[in-house]
This record gives sequence, structure tokens and C-alpha cells, in this order.
Amino acid sequence: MTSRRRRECGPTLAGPRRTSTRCAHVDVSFPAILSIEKGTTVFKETSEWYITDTGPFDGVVYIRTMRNQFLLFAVASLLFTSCGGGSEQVAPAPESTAAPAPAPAPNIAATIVAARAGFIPEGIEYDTKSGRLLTGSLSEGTIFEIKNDGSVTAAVTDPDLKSSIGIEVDKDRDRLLVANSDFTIFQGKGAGQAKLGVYNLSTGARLAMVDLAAADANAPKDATHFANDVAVGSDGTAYVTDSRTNVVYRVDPDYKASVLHRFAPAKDLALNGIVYHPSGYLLVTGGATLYKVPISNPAGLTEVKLPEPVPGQDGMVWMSNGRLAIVSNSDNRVVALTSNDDWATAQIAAVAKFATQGTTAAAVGDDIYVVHPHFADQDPPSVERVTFQ
Ligand SMILES: [Ca+2]
Ligand SMILES: [Ca+2]
Repeated sequence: MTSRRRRECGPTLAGPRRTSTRCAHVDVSFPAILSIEKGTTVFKETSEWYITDTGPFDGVVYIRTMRNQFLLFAVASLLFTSCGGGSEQVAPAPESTAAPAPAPAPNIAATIVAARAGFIPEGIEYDTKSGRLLTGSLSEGTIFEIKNDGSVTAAVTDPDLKSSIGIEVDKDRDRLLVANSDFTIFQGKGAGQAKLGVYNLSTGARLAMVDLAAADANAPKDATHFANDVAVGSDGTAYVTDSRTNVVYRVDPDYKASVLHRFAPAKDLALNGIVYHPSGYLLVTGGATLYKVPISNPAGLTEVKLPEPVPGQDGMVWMSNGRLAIVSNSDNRVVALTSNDDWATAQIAAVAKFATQGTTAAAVGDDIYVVHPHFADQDPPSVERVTFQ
């Protein structure tokens, strides 16, 4: 597909590669059952689903998410308007049992101030299935749900969670992945730790606790560790950054850990946020640099060329419109990036400013919420919906 056609038919965003030869906008509510001509790509922009590809068989539509998961929908009939014009028909009401239950409509207050201080949530996620905001806790380890009224209740407790940093909902497998570190390293105590805790998202039951640092046989003897953030690939593989050793760990679906890549030493490099792109690479922040790391060839990593310096790059999250939101923990802003060359370069599409230091962000429907951990004071943490301009 040419870039011209992408502009015509798709949202102006960098999403998964589109391989089909035709495209269409479909004006029906998800989860609609569509019958569609083989080889047609449909762009559907909603908070959760916006790209569909037809599968190899006529009469079957696959709905693809940002994470490249495919859901199969039986087909009734389709009517769509092709990009070059054409008739539009209304799809029949869905009756397929293959469709997931619709997620509750996001109902998160614009600003939430925690009812208590001191737990220092560095990471935040939105659990679309149950419509709840989850945070980590640098000082306590417990994963909390923070409600609109500010109440903070434990969602995952595990004595082995020392400091929960970045967290990631793996909706497709009903898991919550937690970068598990030890904050006392900031007090000069010990060597820190880099572990990955994996939990059943619905029940909070522990599925695994993976010692990542132990999988790095080539780390210097005096290495210190800080697991900062985690992303999950379409096959369930997890990827975790270590800000101290500047390693990205890989954790297979059977919870076997290895080093995916050790970054070359660089001034002020401290790997931080990480997201997975369904085209098979990771985007990783480190200081003022955004890296693209091909999973099949991590040594071939490149720096994503940005139009201006973006210092303090911390957590990242894909937005519903396909933009990549990066929180700058030093500049108090979220930068929304787009790319039209598969993240060789990126453009700044919008910026959202906030007043108090933020570290990571969660996508709630079409909105982005930033968490303010309050590392250095006793004010209660807060969560804030930001406005892009
Ligand atoms: Ca996350
Ligand atoms: Ca972080």
C-alpha cells in the first residue's frame, strides 16, 4: 500500500503494517459483524479497536488491536464505503459469541487525589476489563486500585513485591505484569533488584516471580539493578528495562528470562519506559533518547530521530489514535508522537503540560492520564487527565 493510500484511508498514525490492497471506513459500532471482501482493510477508530484485516478466507474478518492479536468474527454481510467511493450498507446486529464483552465505558474523574500519601506510584495502568486505574507503589510494592474518590485499595499483594515500578496490563491473557525493584537502592543500600512479577489480573493471584538480574550472566560483579518498566508482545513475551545495567530483559511466555540486549554505555543513559510495536520492535526511552529495538535483531537498534530534544523520557503508552504518548518527568509534559516511517523518525503531534512531576501515563479510552508519584514530598499522589494542544 502506498503512503498516499494510507493517508486517504487510515488514521494519520503509525500503526501496524497494512498489507491489504483496498481500504474502507466502516460506520458501525464495535463489535459489529462484518462481511468484507477478501483483501480489504478496514480502519475502525474506537478506543480499543481500530484496525481490521481480512483473513485468508472470504467472509471472515479479523479484528486487530495494537498488540497484533487477532479476533475472529463470523461474518454475516458487509456494506462499506470504499475509499474510492461506493455504496454503504448497515451491518446486521452482532450475534457472534466470539466477540468479547464490551468494556465498561471509561468513567474516570479528571483529577484524583489519593486519600493517603507515601506510597509513591511510579507506574499506572488502566484495566479496561474492569474499568479501574491501577498503580504501582515504590515504597510498598503493593499494586493499588485508585478510585475516583481517592480511595486506595490493594489489588495485588505479594510479600516479594518490594517496589512496584512500571506495570502493564496484558488484557488478552488476563495478566498484570509488574517491574519489581528495591527502592532502598536510592538510599545507598544493597544492589537493588530486577524482577518481574506476573499476576492474574482478575484475581490478583501470583503466576510467576522471575529474577531477571539472575538471568544476566554477563553483568559486572558489582552491578546494581532497577527494573523500571515492562511491555508485553503479541505472543505474551514480556520485555523489561533495567535502568542500572541498561539491559532489556526478555521473559518468554513460560517465564524463562534472558537478556534481549545490553545497550552500549552512554552518558546519562538509564533505560526507562518501553512499549511493544506489533511490527516486531520495541520502543525504549533512555534519558533524552528514544530507541527502536528490533526484537529479532536487537543489536540493530536505532535512535528515533525527534524534531526537538525531549529530555526526561519516562513512561510511554499507545494512545487510541495510534500516537505514542511519552511522559517527560523533567519537563512536566506529555509529548504525543507520530511516525510515518516505522519509527525511524517521529514528529510531535501534540503536547500536554502538567504542573507537578509525572512519570508514567495510562490510556483511558481516548484520554491520557498521568500519575504524579510525589517522590520527594509528603503530598498525596494524584492522577490527572491531561489536555493535548
Ligand atoms: Ca505500562
Ligand atoms: Ca519509569
